[in-house]
Amino acid sequence: MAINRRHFLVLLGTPAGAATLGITKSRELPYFSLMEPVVASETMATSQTKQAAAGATFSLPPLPYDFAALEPYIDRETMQFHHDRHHAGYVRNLNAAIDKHPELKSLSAVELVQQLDNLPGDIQTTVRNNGGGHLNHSMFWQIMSPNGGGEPTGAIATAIAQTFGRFEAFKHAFNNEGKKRFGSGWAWLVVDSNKRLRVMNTANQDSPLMQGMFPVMGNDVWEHAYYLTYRNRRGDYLDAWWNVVNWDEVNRRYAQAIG
Ligand code: MN3
Repeated sequence: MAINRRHFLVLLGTPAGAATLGITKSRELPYFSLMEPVVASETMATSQTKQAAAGATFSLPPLPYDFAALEPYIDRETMQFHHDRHHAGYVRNLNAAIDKHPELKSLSAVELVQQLDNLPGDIQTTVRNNGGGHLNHSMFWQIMSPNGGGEPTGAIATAIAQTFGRFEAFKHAFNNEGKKRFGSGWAWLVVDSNKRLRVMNTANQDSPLMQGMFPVMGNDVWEHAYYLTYRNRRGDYLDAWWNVVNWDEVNRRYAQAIG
């Protein structure tokens, strides 16, 4: 289906379209702040400079800590390949898709994945996989921290207790989503359209945003996220991952999701 810019923007939520479809422009969405370019780390400076020079729409956000910062739970080499190769690849592929349809360049990654069905057919799958991959990983780096772990704090602790009972029960439910995802995907804690917490999983790089839910936190259960250290023991990785969860960032996302 050919779709021109005006038609697309109406679908997306210029005033008339927004009222009909209930769509929010990305700058009002909590996710958008994660997509803003931040100061490049030394490691990624070259890549970001190249992307900027090429006028790329999306860029790889730098890791907010060193590659080895999450050891022993996630090893340095895994982090380096995961960020510099895998995430960089999603950004590169997403930009290549959008380059084919420059009329889409004004849209955020969130808007793109929330409107997959309205995108030109030749890039729908690419945007689904790589736009989803870009958003998922941009969240993932932020919700982990070398100072993370321990029990949840703040409003998310209260909400988890109300929804799941004890923290151990929540961890079990979340990890179970990761264990039962056959093949590659993500385990999630989301806020649904009724502002309720839920655990779920998605295949591949699908985002809960594609189902109208807001991802509060998610764990990557692709083998590239754990195989160097944990080999086939996905369950051990899921258990260890709680030692690096950045509850401050999870709380920030939860506040935006329900706000
Ligand atoms: Mn990954």
